Amino acid sequence: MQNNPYQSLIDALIDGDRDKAYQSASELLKSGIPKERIVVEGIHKAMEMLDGKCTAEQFNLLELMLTGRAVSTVIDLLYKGDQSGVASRETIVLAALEGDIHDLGKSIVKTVLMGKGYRTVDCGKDVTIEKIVETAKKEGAKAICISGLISSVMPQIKRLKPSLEEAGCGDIAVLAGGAALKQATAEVLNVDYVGITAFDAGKYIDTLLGYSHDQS
Ligand code: B12
Repeated sequence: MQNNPYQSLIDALIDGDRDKAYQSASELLKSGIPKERIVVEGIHKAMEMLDGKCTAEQFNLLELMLTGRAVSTVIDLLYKGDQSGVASRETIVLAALEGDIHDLGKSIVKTVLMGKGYRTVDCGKDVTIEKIVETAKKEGAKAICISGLISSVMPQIKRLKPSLEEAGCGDIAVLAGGAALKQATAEVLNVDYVGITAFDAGKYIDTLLGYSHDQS
């Protein structure tokens, strides 16, 4: 018997075994473990263990793509039923910046926000600051969530708030997260908030817009 209840899920994600990941996550859910714990103790832990397999010098695309597919399967299992399709709350824009093609974490942030009833506009990955500002203004967004996994996006994110101000929408809040950005302070990144998990984004936005933390 394993001591760590998340070990089987972690192993399945690292192996890129979608079926086993689905089964392990289902068992965790059935045993009453909250979804948030499954993301933080299962998915986050497994991805940290993959750091060495994805470096600037080398990475195995197939292996990581299989892992990505297994992560998406688990996220669907955890959150698909939560999506009512009715967005009763304000609009939040999401994006990964130019040069960054990582998008699994951004999808989780989006899913969590949708679960809370926010309307989300996902600009996708590899997006310019100009495009994000234009979208946020057009859609009347109250906040922008930037998911940044590679360090090269740091200079870009620092330009976001000044660009919003220039466009006359400096009141839109900017949140940052993801492997590269979560290590920096809000001051250094020139943003309003830096979060560690997708749930931090949800809680910050709830507080900002005056909602209680009713759901995760
Ligand atoms: C899977 C992966 C890939 C996949 C991505 C598939 C996809 N569709 O996303 C592929 C194979 C494509 C890839 C490519 C590369 N990768 Co890669 N990758 C990873 C890995 C192993 C996991 C990332 C992941 O999906 N995590 C799972 C999700 C769920 O976690 P997450 O994104 O952190 O999101 C959670 C929180 O951070 C939070 N969150 C996310 N966004 C936001 C936003 C806000 C506002 C808030 C509050 C919270 C929040 O919510 C999520 C849930 O709680 C990481 C290692 C790591 N520790 O992250 C390296 C990593 C990000 N990659 C790295 C590298 C170097 C690369 C490559 C340059 C490799 C290469 N030689 O080409 C390329 C870069 C390509 C590019 N131009 O972007 C480095 C980056 C190092 C750095 N500091 O720059 C990392 C950190 C690995 C390492 N060596 O340490 N990669």
